[in-house]
Amino acid sequence: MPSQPPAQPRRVDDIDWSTWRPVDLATLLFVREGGRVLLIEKKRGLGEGLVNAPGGRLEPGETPREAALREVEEELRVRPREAVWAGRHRFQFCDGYSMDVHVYQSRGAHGLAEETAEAVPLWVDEDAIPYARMWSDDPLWIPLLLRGVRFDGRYVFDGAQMLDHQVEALPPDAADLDLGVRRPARPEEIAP
Ligand code: 6OG
Repeated sequence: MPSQPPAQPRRVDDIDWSTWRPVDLATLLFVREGGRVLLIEKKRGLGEGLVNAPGGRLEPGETPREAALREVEEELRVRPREAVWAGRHRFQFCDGYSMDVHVYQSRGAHGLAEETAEAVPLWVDEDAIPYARMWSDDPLWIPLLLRGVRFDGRYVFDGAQMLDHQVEALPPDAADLDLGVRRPARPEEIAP
């Protein structure tokens, strides 16, 4: 069960992150190739209409890495060569919704990205990321991702408006934060 955040958090420090539990686990994956990065114009889901990396919520029994690879295939019909853990975001929304997002990157992908019901592919130069069309947290951490610096971010959002944030760069010797993470299987999938 997700933990109940304090009534209407406004600041990152209003939240006890040691007991915080997300409503949903989700992913983002950045495919990079030749100085460009593969983004999407999102056609549905949270952040519809915005530019983002491909990604989505974990299915029962999945690890974040598995979900990250599956989501890119579903949204763009390409298969990333790898999924290297790049960082984590804990998003708390004022209405009580929350999401724990693991971020990955890949050097290249197999196949040609195509439009699907969920997304329009958008290759952009790494030095021309369209931040004005993206979630407002993105300029805080995409530059770290592009430099290969892993991050741990916590945020409070009111709808699409970011109220507060804390983004830490992780030291090079820190362990990836997705280790051992898996969305629980559905009750019917668990053996008696
Ligand atoms: P679906 O609705 O597609 O999963 N997401 C965010 N991405 C960024 N860059 N910033 C945020 O700031 C985000 N909140 C959610 C994670 C939701 C997708 O949207 C991403 C998932 O890929 C608040 O199932």
